[in-house]
Amino acid sequence: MNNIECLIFDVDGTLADTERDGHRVAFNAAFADEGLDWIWDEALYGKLLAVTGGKERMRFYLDRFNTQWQRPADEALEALIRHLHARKTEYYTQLLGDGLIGLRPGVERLIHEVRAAGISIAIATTTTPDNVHALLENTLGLGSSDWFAAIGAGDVVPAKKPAADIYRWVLDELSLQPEQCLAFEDSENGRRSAIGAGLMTLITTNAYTLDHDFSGSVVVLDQLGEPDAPCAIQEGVGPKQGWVDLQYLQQLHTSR
Ligand code: XBP
Ligand code: MG
Repeated sequence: MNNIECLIFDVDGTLADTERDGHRVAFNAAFADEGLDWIWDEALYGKLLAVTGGKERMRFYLDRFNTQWQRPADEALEALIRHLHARKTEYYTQLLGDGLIGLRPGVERLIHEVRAAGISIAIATTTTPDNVHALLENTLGLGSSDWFAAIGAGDVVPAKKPAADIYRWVLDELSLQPEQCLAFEDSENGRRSAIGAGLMTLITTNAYTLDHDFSGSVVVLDQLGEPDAPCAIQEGVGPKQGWVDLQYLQQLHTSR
């Protein structure tokens, strides 16, 4: 049995609860700037999360939820979506810079513990690299992006989650086999991507993903938990003590 060499984290919904009060708000601000009456309320945004990637999500919105909007020709639409996405990224990173979004319970504790034990950490996400950088630097501290042995983000692979490509890309960068790693995800698309790459996958749910299908994942928890705020176990064998630590992860990994 291999030791755990690396923990690979999804970002949105896993490291931090970024969607409702972060990405969604930033999209709406970018739309308003362009005089577009596209308003993504919380419920609609939950449906739009079926598609990963902000540019892809805007197209999905137009195809499924705003078909009456008069689209420009293909090239102009592509340019508009790129422009909106760039503005949205500015709004989103600003919001992170203002410290409005923190890490989920247990994330920082676990990252410090595994780093101290000499285990690598990495990122596999569909969000834009600037967003990952802004989240890490504004929560874990300046220079913390460098703690990650690989950051797979955004358009580095053309096929976003649920395709397994981003996890395969990260494994390739790390020169590791899936059996040497554990993935952390929050959503069905993320679960499909990680498991598709052969990774043992631990889920922490959030309000948008509670009813997702997490079949094949090793355990489903509401959060990683802290000594003073234990996690709730939704499926599988959770940590008896109430929080995920390295010893618990090693037990999971050995049981594979
Ligand atoms: C979640 C996503 C992202 C963000 C928006 O990614 O689907 O697209 O919602 O970010 P993950 P961008 O959970 O894999 O981190 O607008 O930069 O795409
Ligand atoms: Mg996610």
